[in-house]
Amino acid sequence: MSESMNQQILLKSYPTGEPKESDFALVETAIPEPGEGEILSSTIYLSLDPYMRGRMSDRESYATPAKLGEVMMGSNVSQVVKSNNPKFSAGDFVLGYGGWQDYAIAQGETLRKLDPSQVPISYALGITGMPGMTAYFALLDIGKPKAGETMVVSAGSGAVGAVVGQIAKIKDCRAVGIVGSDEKCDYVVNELGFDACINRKTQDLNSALKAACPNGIDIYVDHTAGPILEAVLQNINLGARIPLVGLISQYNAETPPPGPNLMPLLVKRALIKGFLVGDYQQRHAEFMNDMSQWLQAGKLKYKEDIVKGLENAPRAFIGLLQGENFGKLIVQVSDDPTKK
Ligand code: NAP
Ligand code: FER
Repeated sequence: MSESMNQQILLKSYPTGEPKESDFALVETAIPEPGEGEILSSTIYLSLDPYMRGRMSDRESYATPAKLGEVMMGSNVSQVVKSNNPKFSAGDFVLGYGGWQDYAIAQGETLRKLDPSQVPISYALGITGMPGMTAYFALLDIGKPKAGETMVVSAGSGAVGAVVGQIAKIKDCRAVGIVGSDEKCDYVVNELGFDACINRKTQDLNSALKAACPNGIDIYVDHTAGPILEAVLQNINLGARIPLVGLISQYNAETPPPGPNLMPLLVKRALIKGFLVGDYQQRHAEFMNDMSQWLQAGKLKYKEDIVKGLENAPRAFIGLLQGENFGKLIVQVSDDPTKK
């Protein structure tokens, strides 16, 4: 390998299941020359992130797929080598999206200057970058932690999860991580200050969650979906919040997992929230006021399916569950004196 060349890793084929090294190809090309307004930078750090698996597919997705035969995309921290852009000078450290290669050309708008005197420049790919920002907003904006609550996070020692747990502690929550090894468990509890940790590979999730979360779960920052989400749901409290941040358990899956696939919820930032009408008794007057006005104004139509005779109730009820009713099913048990 020559230092005067640009090594690049191309995506050769879309992986089937788990990516293999043979899905990638290492090539060498000439170091490119920056054009007008462009910047040439030399990669110091390349970020590897789970989302990249989603790009290694031509399946329909929220993001455009990586193109076969092209350099794999990815964020880098780099140093400017040559700049034809007045906003950047040789020697500047920058965050960019140059991909899996030694050198990349960028337009000025896609680069952000980094100040190495603030935090280590590599942090821009993690805690002060996209993963850190994910942790911060998923937990605070959707999780809405309150002091004393219990917060569980999967992939708890990872780029996002480790930050989620520590911010939860700053917010005086009980923080519980779910991770894939005892070593990671030890780290999140003894180094990061989580209150408890579960090894997803060796422990029974449901009973371990019950033990680690004696007051139930108020917030679950989900990075995995799948069996972890299933076990967490068995232990959530009234009014729990669940930021759906990632579904890594299914990123390598060739076919959607059994049951509903939650990916569209994440992509569409959709809200699923439990509902119990009893919670609204205090607002009955508000409901009646609107409803009676809409009915009197003819703005609402209402259809009743009236089955006559109490003896027909069982049969009608069975039919209700089979779709035989057409409109609101009621049994007329005796004459209605208000109707002639
Ligand atoms: P990370 O946690 O540093 O690394 C991924 C971790 O996922 C692995 O170390 C592993 O941890 C866990 N994992 C892998 N396969 C799994 C499986 N089958 N079941 C359960 N856990 C599994 O990665 P990250 O960058 O912080 O990303 C974490 C999650 O956040 C990912 O789902 C990612 O897609 C998502 N994310 C979403 C956004 C967004 O905007 N929605 C932004 C950033 C990240 P253990 O073995 O320790 O469990
Ligand atoms: C991920 C990283 C980033 C991910 C999604 C994103 C679902 C999306 C970011 C965006 O489009 O803003 O791991 O997983």
